Formats: sequence, C-alpha cells, structure tokens
Amino acid sequence: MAMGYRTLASLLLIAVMQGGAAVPEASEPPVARSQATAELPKLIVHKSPTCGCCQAWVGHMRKAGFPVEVRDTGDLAAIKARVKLPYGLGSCHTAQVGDYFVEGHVPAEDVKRLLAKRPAARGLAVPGMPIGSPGMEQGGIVQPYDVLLVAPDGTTTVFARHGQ
Ligand SMILES: [Cu+2]
Repeated sequence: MAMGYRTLASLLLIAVMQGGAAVPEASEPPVARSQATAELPKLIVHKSPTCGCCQAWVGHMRKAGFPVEVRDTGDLAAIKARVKLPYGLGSCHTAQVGDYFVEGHVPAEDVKRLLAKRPAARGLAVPGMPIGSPGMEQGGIVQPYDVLLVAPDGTTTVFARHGQ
C-alpha cells in the first residue's frame, strides 16, 4: 500500500477544509450559484404532520432559496407510488420539483445541480435518514451517505457522496 492511513486522512481533511464536503461526479462544472438561486422552481413537500426532521429539511431548502409548499398527508405511500419511487429507496418525506421527485434528506445543493443538469431521471433519493444529512443534524456527526439518481427505468447511480 503506497499511501498510509495517516496520509490519506490528512488528504481528506484538506479536501474538507477546501469545502469539498460533497464530492460531485467528476467532469461536471459547478453550478453557478447566483443563477441557480434566481430561478429556483417551487418545491412541494409531502410529509406527515408530526414529522420533525421533515420540517427541519423544509427549513434547509427554504434557506437555500427554494419556495416550498408543504402538504401534510396521512398517506405518504400513495405519494411515493404516484411519483414512481422504487421500492426500498423510501425516507420520511417525498418532495416534487418540476417533473422530479426528491426523496428524503437530499442536500439543497444536489437538487440545484439536478435542476441545472436536467438529466432524464425520475429524481433523487437519500434512502432512510442518515445522521448528519440536512434536517438530521446531531452534533457534528455525519454518517456517510449517497444521494442516488433514479433513472427512468428505476435503476440508480450515485449522484453525490457526503460525509466521506
Ligand atoms: Cu427525516
């Protein structure tokens, strides 16, 4: 092994210090923030009325500039079926932006990149509720997680990695 653990750890630390908490797939230019923020479409968030971390995620998205409409519901399963969320990718809330779904605690920056790239896809998903994702903050702990891009055929690829 050419690179010791310590070296690797310090490289990772440098990456984080340079603002590289999120590692987008290679070869994608960063989204021009001002442009993306100026034209953000409405985000519709379906959630149960008692979900606290859902509301925290709504706050995260609003802070990032998204106009958010919250729709409380007792039947999230019906929403997930309607937007064609594949089985096993579910989380506590389901949002819609344009023709895409945004399932779970997806960081706003990834939704912005989705809207800038406009890939043929059903949407983005963070299955479960990873600690440290937006709306799931607990101290400084970040449980590494992936944001998945769900293709029109329901298969997934990694859209962004966080917490690594
Ligand atoms: Cu949650």
